[in-house]
Amino acid sequence: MHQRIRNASLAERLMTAEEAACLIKPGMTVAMSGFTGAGYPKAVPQALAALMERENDAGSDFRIKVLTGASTAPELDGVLAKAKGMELRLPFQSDPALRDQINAGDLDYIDIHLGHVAQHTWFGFFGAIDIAVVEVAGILEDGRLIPSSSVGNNKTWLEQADKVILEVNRWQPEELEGMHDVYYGTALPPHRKPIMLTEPDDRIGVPYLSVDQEKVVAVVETDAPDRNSPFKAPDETSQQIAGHILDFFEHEIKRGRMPEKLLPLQSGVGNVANAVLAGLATGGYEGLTAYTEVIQDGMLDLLKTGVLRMASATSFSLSAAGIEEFKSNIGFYRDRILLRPQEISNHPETIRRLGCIALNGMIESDIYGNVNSTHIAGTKMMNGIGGSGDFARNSYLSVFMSPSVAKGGQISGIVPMVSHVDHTEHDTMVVVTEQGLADMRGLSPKQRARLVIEKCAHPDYRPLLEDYFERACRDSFGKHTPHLLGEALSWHERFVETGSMRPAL
Ligand code: 0RQ
Repeated sequence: MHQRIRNASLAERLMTAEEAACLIKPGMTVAMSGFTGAGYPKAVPQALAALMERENDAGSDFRIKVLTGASTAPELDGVLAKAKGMELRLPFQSDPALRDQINAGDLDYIDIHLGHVAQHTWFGFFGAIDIAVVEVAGILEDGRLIPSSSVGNNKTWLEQADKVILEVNRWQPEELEGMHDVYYGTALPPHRKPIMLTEPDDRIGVPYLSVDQEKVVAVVETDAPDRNSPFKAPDETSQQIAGHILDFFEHEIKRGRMPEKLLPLQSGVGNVANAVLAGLATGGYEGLTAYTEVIQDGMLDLLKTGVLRMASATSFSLSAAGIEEFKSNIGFYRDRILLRPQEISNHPETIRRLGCIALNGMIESDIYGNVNSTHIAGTKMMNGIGGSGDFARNSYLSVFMSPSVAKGGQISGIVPMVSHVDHTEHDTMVVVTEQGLADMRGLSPKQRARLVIEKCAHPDYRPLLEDYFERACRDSFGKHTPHLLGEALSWHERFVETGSMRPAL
């Protein structure tokens, strides 16, 4: 009867999502599965949100602390935000309702490197985990779990939580079994050993998650799809950005600084990143690899055409059309995709050893190459740093990309000084917009500034940046990284006051 729940003892713990949600109490720290719209629990959070709304309407303050792998979907972040049910959230989100609450100051949001979350949990930095709610694709006879469409932090959640609720989702394809590689060799310092992964397709773990059956307090059956928003078709701007990056790769191959099959690719989420992947399809490459966080639609296309030989990630991040494609050709993709815990997909040791090419989106870069990936005007959270920092610091090549202007030209993506720093000038090597590409490797701050202004700034803002930089070189207190401190953030101030960074005529 319960084909997906083959362990008799765990099958006895089957209950409804509403019954399971009642096991979660106000103030608890709840660790949930889920990574960029894949593998998140779909029934218990919704039942919990309904319960919270009832109790909060009756005057109580039913809020919990929520930890996940990365962003989830409306059925988790959306409903809990609408129920005003979160007092703390980490490590990454992209839900509009939740974002509004964060920016209204209604809850604490902790934005941390995705590669840090598991170890910070083990270190005890987030306190005890009261309960884990984890989606799986099935339960074996011996109680081991078939992971779902993301692995994320699930290994850590299952090990660290006092109690566990499992959601077994029939919608997830049975063929997922065997696609995962869950590494059980991590330890706390000073007992750590090298992670013996030397190729993106190395298997270093096991295809299943383990759980102490004593801790499982509920098993809930679901049959609900992963949900992700569709990607925009690559527009001209994204195609130009992709073109600059492809030219740069060719140049690097010619200079002997990049192998012909490139190095393992990491690609961020977002429309620009997806367009760059689409661009790679036309670059004449074959047999490339990816060592990344998420498999997005563009990666499936590359796998299909042989441009990519294989991809290692921690999760899928597919649109509905991408999911359809994956499910209907799952036999093909099974042999070419590996899903790992995010502490391994984003591990500095493995990223550094493999020498990844990190391609990530940004909100803005300053003239010196400091990059802001997260905050609008320095104060408003967009999504979070995600894995961009794990990869930018440790990759062979770290590239940040963005259109040169946003919001119809009212905002410049290249500014005198970033309003928030996620990636310092020490971690960023290449900045690229549709205008061009600035390769800042081996350059001093002033050399970087001249290049970024010349290559990346939009023509409407370039003269303003040139003027700022010239005056800074003349009047700055120190001349190593010239700035006019009273003016450096004036573009952002103007945007907050007038809705535009353009100076009044
Ligand atoms: O707003 O949605 O209202 O139109 O930001 O911008 O240009 O479509 O680019 O989808 O690639 O996202 C940095 C947000 C870029 C993303 C960011 C506005 C713009 C638009 C989206 P609208 P685009 P993308 C691994 C890597 C951090 C996490 C990360 C991100 C919206 O790449 O979240 O790298 N990165 N993870 O109008 C005001 C500016 C703006 C701006 C763009 N300067 N000021 N608004 N926008 N620049 C994956 C994971 O970690 C899971």
